[in-house]
Amino acid sequence: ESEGAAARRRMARSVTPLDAPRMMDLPQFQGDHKESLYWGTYRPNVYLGIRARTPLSLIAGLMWIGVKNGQYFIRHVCQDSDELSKYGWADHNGRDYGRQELTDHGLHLTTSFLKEKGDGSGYGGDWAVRLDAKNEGSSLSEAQESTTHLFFYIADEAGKLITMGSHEPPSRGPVLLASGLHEEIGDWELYLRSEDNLEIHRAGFQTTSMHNLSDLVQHALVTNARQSGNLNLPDMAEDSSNAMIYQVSIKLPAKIDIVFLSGAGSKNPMTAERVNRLTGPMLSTRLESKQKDFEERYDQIFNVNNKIVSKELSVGRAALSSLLGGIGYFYGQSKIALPKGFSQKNGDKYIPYWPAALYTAVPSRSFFPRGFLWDEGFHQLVIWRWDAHISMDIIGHWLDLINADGWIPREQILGAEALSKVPEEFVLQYPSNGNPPTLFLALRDLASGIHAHQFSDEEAEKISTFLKRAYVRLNSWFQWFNSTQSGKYEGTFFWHGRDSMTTRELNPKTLTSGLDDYPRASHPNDEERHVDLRCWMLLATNCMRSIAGFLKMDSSLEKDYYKLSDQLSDFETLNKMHLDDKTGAYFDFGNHTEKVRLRWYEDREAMKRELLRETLEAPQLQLVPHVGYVSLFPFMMGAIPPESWVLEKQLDLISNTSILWTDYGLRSLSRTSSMYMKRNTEHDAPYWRGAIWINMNYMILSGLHHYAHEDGPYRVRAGELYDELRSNLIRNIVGNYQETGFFWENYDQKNKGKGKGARSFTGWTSLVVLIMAESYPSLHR
Ligand code: 6A9
Repeated sequence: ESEGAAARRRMARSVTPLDAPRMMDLPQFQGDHKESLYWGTYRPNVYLGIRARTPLSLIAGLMWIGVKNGQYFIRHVCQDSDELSKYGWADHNGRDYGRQELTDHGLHLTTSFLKEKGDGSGYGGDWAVRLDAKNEGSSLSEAQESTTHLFFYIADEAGKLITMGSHEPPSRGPVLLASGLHEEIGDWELYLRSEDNLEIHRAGFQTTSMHNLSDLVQHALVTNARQSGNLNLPDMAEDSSNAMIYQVSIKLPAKIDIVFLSGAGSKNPMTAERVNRLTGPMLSTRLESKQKDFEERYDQIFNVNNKIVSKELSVGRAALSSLLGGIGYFYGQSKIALPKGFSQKNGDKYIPYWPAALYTAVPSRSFFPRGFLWDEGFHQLVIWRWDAHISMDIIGHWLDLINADGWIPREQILGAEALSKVPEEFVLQYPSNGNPPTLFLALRDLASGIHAHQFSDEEAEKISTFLKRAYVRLNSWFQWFNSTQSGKYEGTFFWHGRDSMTTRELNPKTLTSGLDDYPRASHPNDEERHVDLRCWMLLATNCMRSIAGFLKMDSSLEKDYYKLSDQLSDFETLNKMHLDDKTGAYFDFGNHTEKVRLRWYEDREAMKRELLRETLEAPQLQLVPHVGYVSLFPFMMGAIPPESWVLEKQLDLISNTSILWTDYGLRSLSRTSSMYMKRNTEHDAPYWRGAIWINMNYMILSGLHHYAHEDGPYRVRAGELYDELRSNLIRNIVGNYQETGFFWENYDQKNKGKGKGARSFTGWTSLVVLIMAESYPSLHR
């Protein structure tokens, strides 16, 4: 076989699904389960968006005209540049109820969502949206004087015709806005009901690009305004319109209910009754009772009553709700990079993955509204406790994305809507790139939860079936790491794919590790060993071992896991590979020098200045002396025996204010590190080089909690640090939320712990729920 042919075979394999029974074909994901999760707020990238978990769905959503400094803006897609002072789900149960609060320069909107399968409903049931619009604050605001314009739309991704309803004033009873037919649910109808005075204008479009709906609306408004002088949609529909937009113009305050009925038909005698149940006073009653159920369930599951004060309680609920309300459904094909020098006949440098669905939570609705592999494991730590069925459904979708090599693409950009948010250079996925297998954290909890009788019999049975089927996939995922990310010596690992040729980066990044610019060996080569990856492998092996034990499997494969888990748990070996005897800190190992810097180079002819890397001393094989999150991985995983002196050293590093400790949480990198808060390139500000990140703080807190409950000389100290770190994290996240209205991507280790990076980062920052509840992953096998 020629080299080219071998490369082509590998490429084809990288977009071939693993040959194993699919998770989503399990009986537990069919029938009632599937139907119960059909509709949802599964379009997290827009302020309010509803769709079904099906590739070509009906989609619905909200836009409005925001007024800022006398200028008009269409609000639709979540964007930080809209400068909403608040948006996010205050309540959301991930299934059939949610309540979101949005504040846009004087306009305060509450959007509630409720789903119900009533008498006469078609597949998936009916749903209602309540829009409650008020003035924010008492001062006379811009919004108050004028008319407020809300737009509600419904569109069919399958391109089916939508019929526009009647045009009568809606003041007396509900008005039919639209109707149509969808393959999976039959006839459907959309109604509006309000007691307030309002005007409705409409426009219909024929379109396939749903991510451009705001442009269509803007264009229609501007065109009509030129002709008529009014800010109204033109009350016209294109032929074969499959997207209908309704402009509802109101004076504040106003309340509008919108109902979607599936399997409907105005001639159906039940219709009026169904609309009635989901609007007006009956909707109010239902929403109130859902809210009460939600709050009770929250208290019961996170058992927070005596652990936190009440102002923290509502922030915890908002964190959970934002995570659940951020769950999306995506469908499409990832773009997989071809090896250097290869391209398709049409010039494309990628080949498409197979078309696939992904049901997943997202890190941030505005910045990163799509699935990220290692983020998801942290999300699932929260979600499985709330609803193990949703969690298995999400993990199942991810596991079905494994290819024939056992690889899962790290960032999932599926479908045009998702793609529209991603700059080109970030789109391609590399089949040689890993990302931490954090899903094992949640899987291990599920497995050990059965042992501990944490689940009902029915749940436990589903979890067992799930784990049984997952086993083959997990094994292949594990083997992918074990074979492609291994180091020079047995039982050592490193994140492959770091750039060893770069002259631009102060320290070549390790995006695969999830810790991006966290400093590693200055000169990447294959002598490297990464202590975080070693610990992830330990977690994965232990998890495989406990699933195997739990399923009572006993083949040679399981014996291999037993062996590997013993090997990776061996304290002596860990220390030999990664421990610095003098300081008691764990480090990466590699070809390294501390003497590198970025320097400006002037190129007079081109009139250019460039910041390039200079190496001032030859690198040597050595431990890489940066104390930070990576150093603490053995501690996080409970891999240090409780009586060891090394444990004391870890507690020293954690508690030292010149190293990692701040009043707001632990820094990602020691203040004493040569890379502390250093830019990586001219354009790359420090990211994991100092800031406080909640996923890692949560893991370290888990470690402290673990050692605070293990007999040994450091038990009391671990307990004290645990209490202090926990209350620092809660106080800071809650304080920032109350001050800014948002959860943040990370927090400033200086500047009083201020939120930084993407705001509305409701991914792993929502771990604050578990920090409040003192729920931690099981660290034993
Ligand atoms: C950039 C820019 C509108 C970076 O939370 C997701 C990931 C983490 O997995 C990773 O550990 N974030 C962390 O270091 C955000 C990554 C965003 C990459 C794509 C696109 C879009 O701008």
